[in-house]
Amino acid sequence: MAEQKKRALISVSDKAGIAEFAEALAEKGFEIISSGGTYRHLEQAGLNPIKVADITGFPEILDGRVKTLHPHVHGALLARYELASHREQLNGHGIDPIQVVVVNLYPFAQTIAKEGVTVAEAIEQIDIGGPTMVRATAKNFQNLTILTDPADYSAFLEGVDPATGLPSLAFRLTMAQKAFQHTFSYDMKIADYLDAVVADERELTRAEDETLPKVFRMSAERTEVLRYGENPHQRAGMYQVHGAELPDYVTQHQGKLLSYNNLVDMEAAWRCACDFDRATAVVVKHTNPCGVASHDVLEEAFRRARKVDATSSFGGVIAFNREVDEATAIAINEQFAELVIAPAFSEAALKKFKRKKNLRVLEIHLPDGRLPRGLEFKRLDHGLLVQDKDNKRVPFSDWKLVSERQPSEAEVAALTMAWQIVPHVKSNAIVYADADGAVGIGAGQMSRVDSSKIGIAKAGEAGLTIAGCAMASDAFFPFRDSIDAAAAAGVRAIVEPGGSIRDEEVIQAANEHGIALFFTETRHFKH
Ligand code: 93A
Repeated sequence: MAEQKKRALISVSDKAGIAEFAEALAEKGFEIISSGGTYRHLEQAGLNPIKVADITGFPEILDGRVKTLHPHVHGALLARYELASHREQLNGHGIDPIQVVVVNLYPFAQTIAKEGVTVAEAIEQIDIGGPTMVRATAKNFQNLTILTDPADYSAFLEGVDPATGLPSLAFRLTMAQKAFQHTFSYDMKIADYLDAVVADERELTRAEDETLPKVFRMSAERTEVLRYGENPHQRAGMYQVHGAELPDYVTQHQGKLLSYNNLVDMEAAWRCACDFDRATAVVVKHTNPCGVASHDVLEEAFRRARKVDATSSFGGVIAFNREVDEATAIAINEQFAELVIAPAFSEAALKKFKRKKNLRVLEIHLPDGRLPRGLEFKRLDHGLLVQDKDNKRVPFSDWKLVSERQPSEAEVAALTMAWQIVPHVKSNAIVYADADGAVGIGAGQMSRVDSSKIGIAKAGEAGLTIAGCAMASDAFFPFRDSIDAAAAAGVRAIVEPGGSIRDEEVIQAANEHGIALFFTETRHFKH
């Protein structure tokens, strides 16, 4: 069998480093095929490339719009060389194999970034032939290598087998993935640009429902129009991010259109309610739980949750992890609430809610696991932050007792409750709880000791006593001051992640006060 001819196809707009790479390929025995401008560049660098036109037998036409779009090129890129029938067809048409394709695309993004660029100029920079080669070669990674990033040239040279002209399959696959990522983001930029062009043309008649910036319309599909954002002067909509599933969604039984804040608070309340196995009620204001309680009787759970901070509960968002019955509905109706969410409502409960026409009543199925899974997004001025949801829960059995005193059984139950609530509270988060629910919550303060004091004050206002309660902190205590404040209020047990350089000081404070102290080694910051 004659030695296989090795061929590289090079067509790049950004010519940086390409002459050196082509030279290295030539030294390894590759013939270099290249498109017009690349050909001239390589020739000037002293190489001896072949023009694409010479292998296709067809000149570049339409001012370069058709350069490489030809069966002589794409046959070589797409053939399954392992199939005799494909090899025969290539032979029959005089098409020689190609092993590596090196392409970078017309600089569309750089073009539209230029001051005063016209739409016609931008459109001329939409690369068609380049992405076609990139996608074809990437699809055929079993037989070829696609290189779209100059950063990968040296790895290719190191890994290429001189006999076959191919690097490892793993490398080819990685390059293929990268190539599709590249053409995808290239097309996104074009679509985004054209979206802006469309919007400009509509400038005078911008429809009311075109509420959000284009970047959101590009990356997600709107599922809800909202009245407005956090404040009436902010536009808002709800979008489903591509690839993310809508929850097995909400049935709204009654009430006004949902607002932006309703949705945010609803999710906060719902996640907290889902985090409990026992029947639980949660009241949320401005994303923080102001009351959480569990009880065999749901109405009792709700009354207790509301009592923790009756003032803040006014106009709150209420979530349950059980069917809401009539007695609970009656209790809810006693005070103004924005929204109630639960996995089910009895007929009688729904009937009671009818009296409160504005109250939004939403039904949503409980998630498969305990907490809804997925990703969390936060938009910054210059980008998007993405993280896993904070679904990690460290069970009591994995906590470390670091104090001298052991807790009582009742204290363990209270600690467990406090630790379960604390991930749902904004940092710095402090929760005081007994076995059935929160007794005082300190949320969102810039210093931990302030949250500690606020939680105590809240309990006092509600006529609840902290004495004998447990305390949970979402992150370590940087000083002993919170421990001292909690001890003075009668706290007997504390759970926190630990990990401060002053842990020893904190443990000593606990020991001085006879407090049982646990470390969980897991933090629950919430910003
Ligand atoms: O105008 S195209 O869409 N039509 C083509 O057939 C084609 N083939 C390669 N653009 C095409 N290309 C692109 O030309 C490549 O993606 C590369 O960016 C550029 C290289 O052109 P030249 O070698 O003439 O400088």
